Amino acid sequence: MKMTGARILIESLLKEGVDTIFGFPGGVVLPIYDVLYDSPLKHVLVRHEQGAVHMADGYARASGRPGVVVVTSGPGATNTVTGIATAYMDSIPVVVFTGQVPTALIGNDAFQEADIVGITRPCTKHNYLVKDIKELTKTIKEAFHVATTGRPGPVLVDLPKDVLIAMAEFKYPAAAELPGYQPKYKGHGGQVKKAMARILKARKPVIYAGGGVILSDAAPELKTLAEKLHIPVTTTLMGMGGFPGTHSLYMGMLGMHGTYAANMAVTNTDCLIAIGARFDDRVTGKIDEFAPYATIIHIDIDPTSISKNVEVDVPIVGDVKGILREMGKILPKQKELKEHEKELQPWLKEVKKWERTHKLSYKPGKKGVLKPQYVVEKLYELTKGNAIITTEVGQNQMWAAQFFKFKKPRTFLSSGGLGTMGYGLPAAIGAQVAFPKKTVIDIAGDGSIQMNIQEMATAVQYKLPVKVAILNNRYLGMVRQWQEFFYDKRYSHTCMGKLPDFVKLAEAYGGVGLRASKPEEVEAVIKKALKVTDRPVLMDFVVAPEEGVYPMVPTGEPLNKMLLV
Ligand SMILES: Cc1ncc(C[n+]2csc(CCOP(=O)(O)OP(=O)(O)O)c2C)c(N)n1
Repeated sequence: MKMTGARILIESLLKEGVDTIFGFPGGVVLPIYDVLYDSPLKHVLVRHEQGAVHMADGYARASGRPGVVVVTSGPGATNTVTGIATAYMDSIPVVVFTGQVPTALIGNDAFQEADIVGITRPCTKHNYLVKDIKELTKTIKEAFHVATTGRPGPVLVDLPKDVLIAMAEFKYPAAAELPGYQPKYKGHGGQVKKAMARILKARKPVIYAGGGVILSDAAPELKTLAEKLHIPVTTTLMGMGGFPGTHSLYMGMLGMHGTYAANMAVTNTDCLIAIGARFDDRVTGKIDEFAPYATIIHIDIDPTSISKNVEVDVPIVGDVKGILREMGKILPKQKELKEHEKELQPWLKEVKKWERTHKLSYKPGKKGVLKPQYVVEKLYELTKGNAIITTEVGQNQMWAAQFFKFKKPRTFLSSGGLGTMGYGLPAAIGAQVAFPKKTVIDIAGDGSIQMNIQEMATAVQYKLPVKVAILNNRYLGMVRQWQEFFYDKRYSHTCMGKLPDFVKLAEAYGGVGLRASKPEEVEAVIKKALKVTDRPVLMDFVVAPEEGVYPMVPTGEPLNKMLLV
């Protein structure tokens, strides 16, 4: 049967198993919106296209399925760029469909024309301009394939209006044909054996796990391997939840705001096993002094990330889950493992001592003063850790990572690579759409929340009970902290001179607004918020304005030069 390009798009999405798209209409995508009018596909009408991409991204991170976006040409398309770059940096599978002016007008400065394919080339895994309706289904198939395979990432498909209204037979391809794109999944057997030999020889091994563990659903394999070999584990921000935050082998996050134990362990290890991690500069600190005594093993699906920042001794390219399984198969016998455990005792004791003597902590506030860390601790306690947490960017993000314990993968969603303020609320909405019954909380700053606060209206419209916990310090806190440490407390333009009344703002949107200014008020506010099931809640926690995030490794310093509380 012949169909319009717009209908073909929607039918193709259904074939891909898509249940929800996040979008915002406009002139050239009207043919798509007309088909959506009576389609079974759920469409979430956002308030800003950046929000749409973060929602799709949050949906993808929480569920493991690709997120899908539809927006119009020109400003609709350019508004998606921050969201796309955010997903790109964190390897999140998102497929963005943008409208484009008719093919005959491309390059003519037509109304609402933007070269979105050119603009997003550096921040998409791949992008397409569909010039002929005959290419449409093939392109959509490829887009989903590329977004979700290998190292995942965002893919953009630009759809000119004439393609959307042209007619063609609908026949959806069974598979993408991309002979030049063959991600490698299986690790090299010889390298896997070599890695295992090095690990068994090590006396001070450390696992450094990144987002790749979560993306490849390898958390169970990681746990098995760490437990069998008694290796302490640290994760990156992106790896949070990839290893249980309550496990006795877990040392917490490493890097700039990592724990003392994790950073000391990485500095002293003789064998660093990097799994699905990319040696980000926030993790390594001074690169020449990163893991200076270690043999470095690196398991990653992306060959270009191997030895990019840090020279690696044993590279293994392939899917993390499969490789960890292979490693599990060549473990020594029980008796030898017992022997091995004994040999690691001094190291495990040293790690425990670092943990004991330098716990993550903060100074309790003077009477009546609310500390932000206390709020995060209470959120953990009252949800029993059973929540999906998203964050904004800044101190709020680091405190969330430090003081909430993530037991399962896909429960901590945060913009790690790009560090995008405004990510948390729309990402929480996306996660809530994927899991309507779960508790989803955005831990926010008073600065960040204002970057996509308009999405409160989306949450109200779809009765999504996302909770936002604003750690309101009246500052762009993280930047203020840097000014405090490195610019002599010259707080240049980081004080939020005028803030909205967040309680009234929440109410104006049709949500619930709550406030706590003293420690003793926190519990009641959180309990009240957790009871709301049909609309969003903003909790305004008025916290100590000049609190800092500790530990902190100043930029350019090695990991063991931490400033402590
Ligand atoms: C879109 C964007 N603009 C600027 C920055 C730089 N930046 C990083 S943290 C931060 C302060 C965030 O302030 P707030 O949201 O109030 O959170 P806090 O650090 O106080 O918890 C800024 C401005 C950024 N990360 N993203």
